[in-house]
Amino acid sequence: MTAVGDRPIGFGPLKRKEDARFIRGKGNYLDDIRLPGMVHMAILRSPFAHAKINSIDTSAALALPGVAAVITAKDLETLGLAWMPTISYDTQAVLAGDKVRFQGQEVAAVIAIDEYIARDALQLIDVDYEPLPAVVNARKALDEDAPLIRDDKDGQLDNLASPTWEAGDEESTDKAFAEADTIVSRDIIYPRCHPAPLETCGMIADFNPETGQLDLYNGNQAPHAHRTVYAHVAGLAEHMIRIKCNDIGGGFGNKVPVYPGYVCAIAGSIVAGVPVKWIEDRSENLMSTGFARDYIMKSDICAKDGKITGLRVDVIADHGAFDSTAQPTKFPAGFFHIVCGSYDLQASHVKVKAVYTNKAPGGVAYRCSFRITEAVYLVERMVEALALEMHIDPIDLRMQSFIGTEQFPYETTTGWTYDSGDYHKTMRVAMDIAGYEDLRQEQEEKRARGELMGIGISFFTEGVGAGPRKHMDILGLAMNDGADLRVHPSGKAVVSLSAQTQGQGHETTFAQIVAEELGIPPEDVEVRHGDTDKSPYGLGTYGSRSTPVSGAAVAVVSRKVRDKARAIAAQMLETRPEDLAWEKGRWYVKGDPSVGATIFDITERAYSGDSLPEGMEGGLDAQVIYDPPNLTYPYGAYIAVVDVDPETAHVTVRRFIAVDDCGVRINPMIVDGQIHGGLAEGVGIALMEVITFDEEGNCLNGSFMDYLIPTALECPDFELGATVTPCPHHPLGAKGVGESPNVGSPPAIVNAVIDALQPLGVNHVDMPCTPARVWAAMQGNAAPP
Ligand code: MCN
Ligand code: CUN
Repeated sequence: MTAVGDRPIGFGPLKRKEDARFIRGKGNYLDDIRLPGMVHMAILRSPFAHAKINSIDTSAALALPGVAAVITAKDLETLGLAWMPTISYDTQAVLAGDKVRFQGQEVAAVIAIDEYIARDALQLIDVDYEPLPAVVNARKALDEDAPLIRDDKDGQLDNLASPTWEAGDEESTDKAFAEADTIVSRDIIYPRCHPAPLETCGMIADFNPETGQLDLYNGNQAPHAHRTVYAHVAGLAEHMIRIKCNDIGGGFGNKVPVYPGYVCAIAGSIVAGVPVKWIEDRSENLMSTGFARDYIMKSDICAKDGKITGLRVDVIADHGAFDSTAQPTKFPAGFFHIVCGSYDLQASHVKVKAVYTNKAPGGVAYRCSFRITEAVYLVERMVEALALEMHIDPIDLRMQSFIGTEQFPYETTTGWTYDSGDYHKTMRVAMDIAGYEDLRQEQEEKRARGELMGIGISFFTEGVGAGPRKHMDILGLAMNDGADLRVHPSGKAVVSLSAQTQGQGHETTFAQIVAEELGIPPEDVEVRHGDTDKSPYGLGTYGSRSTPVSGAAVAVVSRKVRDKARAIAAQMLETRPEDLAWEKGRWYVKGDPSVGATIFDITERAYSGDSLPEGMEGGLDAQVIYDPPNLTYPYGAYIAVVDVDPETAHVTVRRFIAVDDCGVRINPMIVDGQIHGGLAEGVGIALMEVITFDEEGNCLNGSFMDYLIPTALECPDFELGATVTPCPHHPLGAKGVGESPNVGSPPAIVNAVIDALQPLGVNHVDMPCTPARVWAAMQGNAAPP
């Protein structure tokens, strides 16, 4: 960070601009908004996982004083809104008409003058359900006699949600295995978990019957894409719809999908002609909105001469009752096929099939980078298992198998082109911080005393920043992002973005990018986002794509402004643009650095009555749409140290070392904060978080009593390190980082637990490693659910 006077400029650990508002309690979240004449909506949800609906009687609810309307599938049918498209080209019932397909599914919506009356009225709706057998186990859903879940779909005869999808090459993988000297196989489950943001999902829909304008207040991660979906669904022109996000109390992927509640609120407002507010409660959030993972994986890995050579993966993806996973269209299993990891393999082959079950839909969320979480978990568990089988140190096996620095750009056996990396170096930095040799020594001593200490490694590579339009789209929309920069006559600037912060600090970091590129102090740069009327089109924030795509857009738009400034400066200094050189905030004459014009002088000129270069328009603004040439590939080396209590099987994460390489860091403090948060989530996923169901499809984790999330008590003081390998194709050399710590940490912790249990011969425990599960494994028993 350099400075102008006492003001810092550009990259560096600048304190977050938005925090002044948050720590004073001045955030503006959805539930803070009260519009004149606003009414409230509540949703009746199915108590059954699978049941036929014979009838719905709403008369008693309608008779309750204060109730304005009760909406069912029949009413939506008349509006053509009974079913909606999902972002994966499936269809999803907005309200269940013929039958319910998961516990918690939306059955009816009540609109009333306050939220209490709306909720009371739900009790008065009489639904005649006829229970059907439910299937919640994805493997059993494929049995011939499994109940058919999607009988609404023409020609659907089984519970397969999509044809088997493959990546890599089967034949050469078979060859690698035939030539290998060690082969290890494992069945590994990445269980269903939930992003559980502090602020649940909700919407205020405000339709103006006079003007036909639909204003939507809705914290969401992709406002422009949502607006396009609503325009199609509601048959309105896009410019008649405005989505405003305001402050968002966490997204973590949970706020990417379009939920039935949103559509009901919109339908309610269109019919009632007044603003309708809907906010789900915690149980509704946990039981019905976009879950994460639920991948059932089978894998073989092999090695030859001490190096990993091949990987075979066969996956069943559990989508729940409707496939509403968010991922680029051409990638039905997201980016899962990055499962070949950080290794220079001879061959790999991946197969994924997806099934419907009687569980809530969704499926890509919780800092996942489109299934890279599952991929990294699988490959890092497999590498650990292989090292144990080969009796070599798991770091040695990785070091011998890593893609070498000189091999970048590196094409993987499943078709990704990794941009840059120095994996060996990053691994060594992590070993140094951990004091790896000493840790192994300590472990040996403890083992001799009967203590169970484990050291677990994970080395991940992610692909983030989706994505190049030649490779990917969502619902036919290119995954590009816009930026619009206006420098005002006073020298202060506004940059408008299509990305949207949910807590990642964009108001600060995007201002820092403009500051770095133009020399305007970050506090003089206002970041505007989350309002479709005031920002350029783009696909939003998820898959750690804001820095790789919007960040690049902001850098490019700043440079465009800088180029215009150069031409103006040349005129002011009576020289040619090519004779000028740039230093932060100022163009100066190459031969005489004392002669120059600051960005402020130039701005003044751009707006003044003085002449401008021939043909140039006044003012100092620019606009761009950025199409990334490739994903960015951040990576990291994580080491977890755990202690397992031999008496209670309780796992304590004693130390966690995380060395991330996300290229150039715009704000290292914010990056560290992102990593702290993601590591805490990793501790939760590895040790306590899971959404489970009983045989009948009852969700067993519908509250924070049963869905445990980590607190500071379960987290060690995270020990962070960094290496910086710039991204060669990003204008700032930056890569995304938001999802990395969640992606990389669960395998490190589980590997550490397995390592701790080596004296007992345990070679696998599925997450979450609760005391009950670990205890069962220690006794040589199958894990309890
Ligand atoms: N950053 C940086 N230098 C880099 C990379 C990133 O300074 N080389 C900064 C960015 O400028 C930004 C932050 O780190 O302020 C995260 O950037 P990025 O990795 O681009 O990720 P996104 O901004 O796109 O955030 C999305 C990512 C995802 S997908 C989930 S899920 C998630 C996460 O971020 N949800 C979050 N982190 C979260 N953090 C909070 N507080 N709340 C959420 O909902
Ligand atoms: Cu996958 S969770 Mo984030 O991409 O919003």
